[in-house]
Amino acid sequence: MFIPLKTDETWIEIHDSIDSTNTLAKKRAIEGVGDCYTVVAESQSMGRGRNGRSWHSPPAVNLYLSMVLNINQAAAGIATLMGAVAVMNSVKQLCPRPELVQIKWPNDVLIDGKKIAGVLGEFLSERPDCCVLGIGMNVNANISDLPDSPRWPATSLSIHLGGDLDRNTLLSSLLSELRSLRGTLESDRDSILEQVRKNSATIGRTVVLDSQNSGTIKCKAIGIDKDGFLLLQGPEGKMTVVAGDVDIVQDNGYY
Ligand code: BT5
Repeated sequence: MFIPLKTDETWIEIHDSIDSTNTLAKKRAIEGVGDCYTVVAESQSMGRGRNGRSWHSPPAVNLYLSMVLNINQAAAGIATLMGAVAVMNSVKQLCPRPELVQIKWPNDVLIDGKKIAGVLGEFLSERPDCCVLGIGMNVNANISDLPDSPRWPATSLSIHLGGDLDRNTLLSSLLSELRSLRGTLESDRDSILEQVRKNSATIGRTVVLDSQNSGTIKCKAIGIDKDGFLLLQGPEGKMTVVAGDVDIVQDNGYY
């Protein structure tokens, strides 16, 4: 059970069980809540990922939250990356080997190559000046709490670190990272992008781009540009990926 945080209680709404924190945060955004308003839940019955995928959300072991950001469209491209950086920074503080915590473009946080968190940025047609940033983080999940056949190998912080963590402390640290990065999103997006580049699990790797026009193409990830888009060297030259699915080819050849 979450206990209310000591500070800023007014902007955090906490639920035991909910369909999706992103769905409720979108509703709150339309109702006109302020910047950084956050919805947190102990479990989700319809937690979602990108492109219609689902997010496995067992009760009382992980973190599921969504933050409303009143941001202009120019900052939209890096909002998801900002969420990933916030998760990464909170997790690095807990890890004896922080270099193992990396971002897999555009929305996954990995620890020692396995996914511990995913970020879902969604925009609202009703409020084009607004983004809802959803974060799911595997904290105290044990192996049986993880999804059966995830797209990418999954783990939790407790599995990696070998002991359970206080989720309230982690939530507090994550919210303060998010609010601090939020403060720089429009004024100093380069510092966010630099953190993504420095801690990227994608740059330098062979990736497979699922292109709607030309099927799958194998490329090398060569960088992340000033808008947060992925730069690829493909068989026919350089390409910029704005969104969509890019899978890293794993050591065993699978992607
Ligand atoms: C994501 O999508 O990684 C974004 C996940 C965002 C979830 C949060 S929870 C709070 C908020 N409210 C919501 O409804 N959503 C957000 P994507 O890159 O599409 O990855 C989804 C894929 O990850 C799935 O198809 C599974 O293979 C895998 N997966 C599902 N649950 C997982 C988990 N708990 N841990 C690791 N992998 C998981």
